[in-house]
Amino acid sequence: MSTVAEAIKSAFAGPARTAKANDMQRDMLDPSKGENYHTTSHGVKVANDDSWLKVSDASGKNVGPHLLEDQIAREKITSFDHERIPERVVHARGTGAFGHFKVYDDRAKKYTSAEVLTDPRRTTPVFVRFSTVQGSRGSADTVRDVRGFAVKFYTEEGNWDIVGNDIPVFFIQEAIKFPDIVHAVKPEPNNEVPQGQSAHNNFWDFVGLQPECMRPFFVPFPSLIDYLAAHMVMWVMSDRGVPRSLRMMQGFGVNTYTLHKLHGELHFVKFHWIPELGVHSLMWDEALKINGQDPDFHRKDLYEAIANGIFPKWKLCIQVIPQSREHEFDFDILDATKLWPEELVPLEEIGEMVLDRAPEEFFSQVEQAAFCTSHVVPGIGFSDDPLLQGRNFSYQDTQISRLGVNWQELPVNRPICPVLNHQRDGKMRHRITQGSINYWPNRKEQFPPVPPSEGGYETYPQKVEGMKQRIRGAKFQEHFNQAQLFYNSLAPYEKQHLVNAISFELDHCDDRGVYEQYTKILNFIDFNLAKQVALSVGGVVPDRPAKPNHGDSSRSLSQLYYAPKTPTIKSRRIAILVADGFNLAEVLAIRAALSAAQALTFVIGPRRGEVFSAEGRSLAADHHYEGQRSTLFDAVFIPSGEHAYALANNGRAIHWIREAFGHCKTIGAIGEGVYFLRDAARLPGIKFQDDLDNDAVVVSYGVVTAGTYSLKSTARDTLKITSGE
Ligand code: HDD
Repeated sequence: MSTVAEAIKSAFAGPARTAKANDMQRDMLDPSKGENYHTTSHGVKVANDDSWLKVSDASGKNVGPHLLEDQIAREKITSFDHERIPERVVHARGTGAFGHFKVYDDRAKKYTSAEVLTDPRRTTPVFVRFSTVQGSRGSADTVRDVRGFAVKFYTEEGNWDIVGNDIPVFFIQEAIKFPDIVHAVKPEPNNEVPQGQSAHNNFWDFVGLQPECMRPFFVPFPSLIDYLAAHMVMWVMSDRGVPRSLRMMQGFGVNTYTLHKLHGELHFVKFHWIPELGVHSLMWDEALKINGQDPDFHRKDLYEAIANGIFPKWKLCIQVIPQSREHEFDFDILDATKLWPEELVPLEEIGEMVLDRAPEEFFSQVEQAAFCTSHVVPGIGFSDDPLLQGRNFSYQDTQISRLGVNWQELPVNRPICPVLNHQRDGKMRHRITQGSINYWPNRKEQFPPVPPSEGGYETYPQKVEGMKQRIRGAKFQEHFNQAQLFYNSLAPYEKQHLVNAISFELDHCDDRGVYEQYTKILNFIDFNLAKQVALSVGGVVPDRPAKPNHGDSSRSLSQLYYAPKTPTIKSRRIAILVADGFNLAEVLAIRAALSAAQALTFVIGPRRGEVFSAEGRSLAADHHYEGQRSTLFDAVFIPSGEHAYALANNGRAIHWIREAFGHCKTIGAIGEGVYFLRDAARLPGIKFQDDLDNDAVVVSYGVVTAGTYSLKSTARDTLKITSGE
C-alpha cells in the first residue's frame, strides 16, 4: 500500500464520522486531565501570576516602579495584546458546529465521480459556520440580514467547501462589484452607523441608484452598470431575513458549479440544503426585541439543540442541467442573481447532513475556520458564473490576510487526508518536512503528480472561443422577472411582512432622493407593493405599474412549502408560566408529554428557584418573568390553580402573555389559567365560552379552541401545542 493510502486509512480509522475529531485531538488540551500547574509559554513553572515584579521595602510596601525586567508579566501582556485577529470583512458574526454527511445512494453517479456525493458507505465529517453579513463580530444574532451557510466537507480526497447563504440568489452578478455592495451595506464611513442592519441611506442608494431600470426594459447596448439587486432585496426583506433558528433555514450554494466524471458530459449544478424542521422565521417585532434581550439567541439555540441531543439535520439536494441544455432558459443559468425554478429544474435529494458536536474552543475552531469556494474535489468543478470566478480568487486571498499564508495547517482547516507538496515556509509554518527536496521534478520522485485515473484532480476540458471584453450577456441584463416571481409566490401575510420590512428600512433613510428612488424601483416589481411602501414612507406613489407583473409564481419560494409533513415540536422552547399556587400535577404531566415529543420546557415564575404549588410542594422555576421574556419561547402554557389570581395582578405576567399573543405564539391554558387569559390578559379579538370550568383552551393564530384535553394522553394530543409556521 502506498504511503498516501496508508495515511488515509489511519486518518479514517475508527468510525469515519469521528475522523475529524480524532485529527483535532492532536492539538487538544484537556485541562481536567494530566499535569495541573501554571507555566509561561516557554514552559517554565510560574510561582506568582498575580503581581508584577516591583521594588518594595522589607515590609512589602511598594517603594518603586514596576520592573521591565519581569519576563513573565511581559510575556503575558504581549500575548494578550495580540489576541485579536482581523475580523472577517463580511460575515464577521458567526457560530458553527461539527457533524457528518452521508449520501442515500449512488444516484449522483450519472453526473459525477466525486465519491463524497456517490458512495453511500462513506460518512464524511463536516464543519458548518453560520453567520450574518453586515454586522461586526459583536453584533446581535437576530438582525435582518442574509445568513451565511458555509459547509466544509473533510473528504478522503481533500476538503470541499460549499460557501453558501440562506438565500438562493446574490445582489450582484460580477465579483468586481463586491467591494461596492459591501461598502454600501456596511456602516457608513464617516460615523460607523448603522451596526447590524441595512436600514441606511448608502445601502438603499446603491441598490436603488441604477439608471438602467428607468429605461425601457431591453437595454440595446452592453452595460457596465449593475442593476441586479432587486431580486435579492425581495428575499432579504422577506421573512427569510429574520430566521427563527439557524437550524430552520435553507442553505444554498448560490453559484452554479459543475459535476463531471472522466470522459462524461459536463453538468451544471446548484446545491440546496433543506432543514428537517422546516423553514421558520421570527416576527420582526420579536427579532428587534431579542436583539436586546438575548443578542446570542441563535448561537445559544444551536448549542442548546445539540446539547439536548436534537441534532440539526438538512437534506442535500441538487438541481442539475446538462451542458447541452445550457441555453434553453429565459434567464442565464450562470447568473447568480437568478434561481432555477423547481418547476423547470426539479430538486434531487441525494444525502443528509447532521450536526452533532459543538466546538470545544470558539476561537481556534470557529474564528479561525476559513472557507474557499475554490476548494473542490475531483468530480466537482466551476462554471463560468462570473461571480464564482471572482470568489475563487477572493477567499484564499482574504485568509492570507486574516490568518497568514499557512492558514490551511490550522486544526479546523486542515484536511484529514494527507497534504503532500513542495509549498514551504511562510509565517507560522507548523509542519516540519524532512529531507532536502522542495521542488518538482526531483531525482527522488518525491510527491509526484497523480494522473486523473488514479484520483488526480482533472479540470473538465472545456472548449472556449471569444473576444476579450468587459460586457455582460443580454440575459444578464433583465432584473425584474424573478423579483416578481418571488413576490408573487409569497402567502398574503408574507407579502405584508415584506411591505413592512421595506417600509421600516426606507424610513431609516433620511435622504429623500434615496427613499423616493427605491419606491420607484419597487413599481417595476409590483404596483401594489410599490404603492403600499410609498404611502408609508412618503415615497413616490405610483398611479400605474412601471412594468406589468407577469403573474407567475413558484410554490417552493414560500416558506410554507417547507413545513415538515408530520408537524413537529422537536427542540421548540415552551414556557410554563406560574406563580405560587399552581397545579403541580398538570405541570408535571405537560412537561412529561412535551419532553416525550422532544420539546424543551422552562418554568417561568415570579422568581428563579423555588415556587410553590397549591399543595405547598416546590418546583424550581428556571427563570423569572423579567429574566426571560415571551420572545425567547415558541409557546406558553398556563396551568390551573389559584396562582392565576397572582398572575392577573402582575403587570409583567400580563404583558408576557399579551406579547406572546401579539407574536402569534400558541398559548395553552387550563381552568383558572383560562380566566387569566380571558379576564386579565384580555387577548384582543378572542371570544371565550361563558362556562370554562375545568376546560382547557389553546389559542393559536388568534383562534381559540376550547375543550377538555387529556393531560394523560400522548404528547401530540396534549393541548395540541404545535410549532408555529
Ligand atoms: Fe463571500 C465570506 C457567502 C460572494 C468574498 N462569503 C463569506 C462567508 C459566506 C459567504 C457564507 C463566510 C464564510 C465563513 O463562515 O467563514 N459570498 C457568499 C455567497 C456569495 C458571496 C453565497 C455569492 C454567491 N464573497 C462573495 C464575492 C466575494 C466574496 C463576490 C468577493 C469577490 N466572502 C468574501 C470574503 C469573505 C467572504 C471577503 C470574508 C471572510 C472570508 O471570505 O473568509 O473573501
